[in-house]
Amino acid sequence: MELKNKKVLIIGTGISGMGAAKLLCSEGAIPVFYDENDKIKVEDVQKRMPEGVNWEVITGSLPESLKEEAALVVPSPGVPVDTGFMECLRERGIPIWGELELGYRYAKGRLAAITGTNGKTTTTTLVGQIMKEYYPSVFVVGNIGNPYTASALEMEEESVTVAEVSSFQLETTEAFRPQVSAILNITPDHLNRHHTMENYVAAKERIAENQTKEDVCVLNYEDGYTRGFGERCPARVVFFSSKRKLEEGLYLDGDEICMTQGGEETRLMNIHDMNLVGMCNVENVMAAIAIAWNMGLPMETILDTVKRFRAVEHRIEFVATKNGVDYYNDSKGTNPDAAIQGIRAMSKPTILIGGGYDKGSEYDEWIEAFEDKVKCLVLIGQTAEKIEACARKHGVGNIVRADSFGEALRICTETAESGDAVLLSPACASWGMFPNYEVRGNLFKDYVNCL
Ligand code: UMA
Repeated sequence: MELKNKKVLIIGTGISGMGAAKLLCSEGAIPVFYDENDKIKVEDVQKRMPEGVNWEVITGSLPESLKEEAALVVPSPGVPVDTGFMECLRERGIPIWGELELGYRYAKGRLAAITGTNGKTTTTTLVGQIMKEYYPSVFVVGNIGNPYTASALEMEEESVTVAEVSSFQLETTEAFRPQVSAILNITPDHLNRHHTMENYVAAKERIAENQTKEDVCVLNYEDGYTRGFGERCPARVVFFSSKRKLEEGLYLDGDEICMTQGGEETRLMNIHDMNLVGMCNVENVMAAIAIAWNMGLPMETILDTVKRFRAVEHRIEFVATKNGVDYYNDSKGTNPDAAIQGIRAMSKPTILIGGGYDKGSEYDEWIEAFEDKVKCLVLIGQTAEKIEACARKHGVGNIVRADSFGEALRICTETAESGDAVLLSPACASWGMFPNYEVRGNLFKDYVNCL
């Protein structure tokens, strides 16, 4: 699409919107920003824009004329695309390309894209690290906090890109086609945005929509949704399983990760040689091996990197031992399924901090996963009441509600005794109390490190 001197409406002035603007300016287009947050100032946008390029900011409501003038609309991932405004754009035939589509159209080289409700940041980081061991030009982009659009124009034909992609981002793809895609798992999340589980699953499956049998899609055999998708997936499917031996694919046999290809089994590595805890991470590692292998890397490079790889920040991250108490930061446990992995990874009596923004999740399975490990449940945020009612229903007795994060941290240190663990794994997004889960996790770590 020729965008020179054309107006492109960018909705959202967060990192994704600014990444899109950078790309569009380089192509000579005129970004027109709109943000529903009326506190955003033109000066703030100006500070983040390159000098000497044309751009505009619209405040208040969107003028009708823009629906005629805009050659393209780029909604940020957080912007819902089922609104009347978007419908109107579609009726007028104006393309709606989100970050993935815009980035993809201008990117060069090969692409591996990873989605899933949980584990995508760990898997993307690990695959990125493996690629960097082997290829000179590697980009790690997307939902991981680095917009695809911001790097797309720097890519060369020999570049390799590893993209973490969210369901939000996948809703606005058109031609997006990774050589290797992966769906790690699908459990209920973001239902306030997608409304139904069916819509959420459909958004995730879009990762493989344009793939053909020349491409590969890595799927979790132990997840009902992804196993089912394997039957209709347009790409060649490579399954991984943490529970059974597969005739083809990667799997765990005892403590060993194995791969069977064309009837031939190779024993790859022992899981005790990894620096990561929890079965969720064994699955992430199997997926990462499958992705890297199908991107053409030698197995030796893959396994060497896996063995050296340490936990991603905020994902069941060990912080410190203070007064005999182990502190773990799992701020990225932003939904019940992710938080289940967090509590499962604990082996000591645990004081658990939960609660936050209400995404419409159900908490029963998370609370069932506490078994007898949770010595005290400290609840914060919008969901505190809902979680407390659910926890009491499941017989959890020791529940304390805190009015602030600071109070929750203080309760944890007062309650914990030598030999216990304190785990921040809230099962909820941080929004409403914090800008994002990183800020929440960093505050937790700062507090622990100052003890
Ligand atoms: N805004 C509107 N209208 C709306 C919604 C938002 O104008 O209806 C405006 C807000 O006022 C704000 C801006 O849009 O100024 C924010 O846009 P955004 O929410 O898309 O956030 P970005 O900063 O652009 O970051 C986005 C992703 N955010 C979301 O999906 C919510 C980041 O994922 C991603 O790293 C980044 O693009 C680069 O790709 C974060 C995330 O929380 C980590 N992702 C979810 C998750 O992992 O569960 C999906």
